[in-house]
Amino acid sequence: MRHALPDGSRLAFGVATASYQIEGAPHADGKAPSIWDTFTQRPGAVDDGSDGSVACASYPDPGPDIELVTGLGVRWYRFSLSWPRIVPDGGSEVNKLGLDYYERLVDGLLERGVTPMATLYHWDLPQSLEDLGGWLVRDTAERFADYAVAVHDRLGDRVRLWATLNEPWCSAYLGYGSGRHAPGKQVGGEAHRAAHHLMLGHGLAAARMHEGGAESVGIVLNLTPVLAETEAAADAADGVDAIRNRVWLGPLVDGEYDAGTLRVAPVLADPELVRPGDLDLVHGSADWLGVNYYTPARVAQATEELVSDDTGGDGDLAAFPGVEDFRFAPRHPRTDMDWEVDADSLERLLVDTHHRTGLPLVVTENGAAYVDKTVLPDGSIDDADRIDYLESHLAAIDAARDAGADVRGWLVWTLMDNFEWSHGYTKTFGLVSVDRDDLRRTPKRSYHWFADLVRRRGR
Ligand code: IFM
Repeated sequence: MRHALPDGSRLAFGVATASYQIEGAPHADGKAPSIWDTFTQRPGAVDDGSDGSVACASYPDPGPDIELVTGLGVRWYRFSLSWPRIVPDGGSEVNKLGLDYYERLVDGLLERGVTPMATLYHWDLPQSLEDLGGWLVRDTAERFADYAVAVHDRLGDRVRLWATLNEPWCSAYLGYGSGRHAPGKQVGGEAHRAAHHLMLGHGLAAARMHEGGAESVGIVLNLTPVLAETEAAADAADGVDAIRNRVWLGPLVDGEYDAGTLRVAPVLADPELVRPGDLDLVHGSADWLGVNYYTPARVAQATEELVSDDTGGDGDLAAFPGVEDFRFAPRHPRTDMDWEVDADSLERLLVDTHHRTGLPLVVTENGAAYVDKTVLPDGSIDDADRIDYLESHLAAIDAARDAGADVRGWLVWTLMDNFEWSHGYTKTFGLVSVDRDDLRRTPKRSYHWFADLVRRRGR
């Protein structure tokens, strides 16, 4: 089988980030606006009115990020590339300067013995493509494959681990369903069109990258265990499961959308949308699967006390009819995102996904936002609750591996506090704090805990 993952005899470790959340420099070196540059300017779109124009100022010098990653001693650094830096108008003109930055990053990582894991799309679509319809139109999938090939042509001799999309559920259903994410559209059931075009884009890109010699092309999904709180919630939970999980895994693993998915997303039965050959192209296209896990989706009948307003909440229930009486009902304890802490669900998810897909799995994101309040005399932060979260989730991964799940790695989200999408800078997931005034980076206790863990277990 084609892939460049370690054999899994022991778990590999890493950290992850994404371009818009850390880079800043929205106009540098020919970069054009992405949908997030545009969306963040909309009043009310971001809780604190902020945007990613500064973020962690990782562009143009990736050096400080590389130092922090190296200090952890981890095997992998997972980052994403900004499509509008590389193909500013979304068409065919490639901007060499944009690619130069990622070349510096990749070379710097390799020099220090860190393996780059590159994600091609972590939500920053060129605005020019959104103006032509974005993920609601088929052409965007073709343009994505062209962009993927341009990146692979330049970096494929050094980057061996590729992910096409990060969490297409968010792109489709938060971007075009609830509108909580860019481009902030609310097109109801039409959002399923975006889901199909995203998977098509993945399939086209993977096929062309494989033709170009790529060995390990995966996709990263935020697969979500869906838990029905009562029998009455079972149908609603099944609908949530369809658009959280099966709408992605069906094409990838079976080459089809199952009957339950078509019930909640009838547009996916439209032959003008899902054309002959589309699903065959996606079927078997991933060499490995990235699983991002934070929390389960617990579905219950609506009562006054059951209201969660996190971005993983009402958005997807609003995307299809018949579930008005249901809500997400996270139990306690919760993180600062209001997300239930439930490590057992991660163990079950990994075992189930192993049996369902047969693919090598990597937990490509896992971590927690907490209010970082305990400051130590050296100015660093004692984030004991984040360490507890990470410890319990690592134990769940170990248990899943003991139960036979082929999990090759665990990447913590995230290296440093950064722009948390519609929450702006109000939610902190980082192992390193970033001062919003002077951007000074200070490792938290969790950073040292992780470095020590990697030393003890081997990277
Ligand atoms: O910050 C995000 C990331 O970009 C995608 N996965 C979830 C993280 C926490 O919300």
